[in-house]
Amino acid sequence: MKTFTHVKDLGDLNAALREALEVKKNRFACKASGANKTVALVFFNSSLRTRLSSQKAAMNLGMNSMVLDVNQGAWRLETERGVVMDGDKTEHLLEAIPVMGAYCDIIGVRSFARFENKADDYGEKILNQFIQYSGRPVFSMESATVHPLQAFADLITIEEFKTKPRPKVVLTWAPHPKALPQAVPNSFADFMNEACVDFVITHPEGYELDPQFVRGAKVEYDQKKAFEGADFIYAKNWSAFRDDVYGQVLSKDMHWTVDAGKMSLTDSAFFMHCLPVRRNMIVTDDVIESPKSIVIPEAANREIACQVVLKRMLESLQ
Ligand code: AN0
Ligand code: CP
Repeated sequence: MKTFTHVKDLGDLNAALREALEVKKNRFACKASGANKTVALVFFNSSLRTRLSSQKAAMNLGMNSMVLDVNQGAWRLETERGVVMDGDKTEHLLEAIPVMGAYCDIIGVRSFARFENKADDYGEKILNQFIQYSGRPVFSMESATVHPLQAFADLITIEEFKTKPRPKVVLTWAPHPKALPQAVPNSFADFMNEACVDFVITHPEGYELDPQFVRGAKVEYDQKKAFEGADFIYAKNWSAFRDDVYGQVLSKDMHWTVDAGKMSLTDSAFFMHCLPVRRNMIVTDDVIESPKSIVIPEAANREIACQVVLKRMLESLQ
């Protein structure tokens, strides 16, 4: 595997799931495969789970990991070509990327949507430059439009907890005070559309996601109707995708918060969220603390998802 950005990069999804469950049974089985190999984890934005789970996955494979927080300690990076660099940016991404590539074998990149220019965000301008200029396999650790490690971990979690061959999985928008990217819901939809699940998306009018990710999924604007009979409720906030309102917060309607009343409409559904989560905005305390909340095992599976990706990237180096 040379890049990991979308579900299609995993090839046969059932085979990838089986591999993940095998890795989980003995996460140290391939400890020799990463000897003397190094992964660079490059963060343009904050992280708790992605940072720790990626380092842990690398350790499990016997790899070294180097973490760079671009905005803390590195030179400030210019990302636009053609700019006269007489301001506060000391180095250009076009030098920084191949330099980072020179020190490692695999690169992970976190670079959120900037909401300045939709075409730049949806063109994955930063991530694609790493793919083009680093000379290394590159994986997204949440880039402008996708968070595939999260969605892969989510799929593994659903596989582990499902009690029906084809569960109903509902992605619901929920309120949040700040504008958040569409990366998590985009990748969740990308994966769920290929998984053995009945997938429904619910959100207020105006929060329609990119059709390339929604594909054939059912969109139900009535949240309560969407919750009926659900086996998994996956909550997430995102900002608007539509051109005229791109990156904007259109609503903070607290009627969309996931609470016990709405969970009672489901078929005793599990509650999921990628974390970090704002309690009593996205989800009430009682729902996230209930026995049906699987946010912690979900986060724990981030290690497994990353380990499968690193393992496959190591195999591609040989
Ligand atoms: C980010 C987002 O919504 O994309 C990261 C989630 C994994 N969330 C926040 O910035 C709060
Ligand atoms: N879910 C997730 O990616 O969390 P972090 O932002 O803490 O890495």
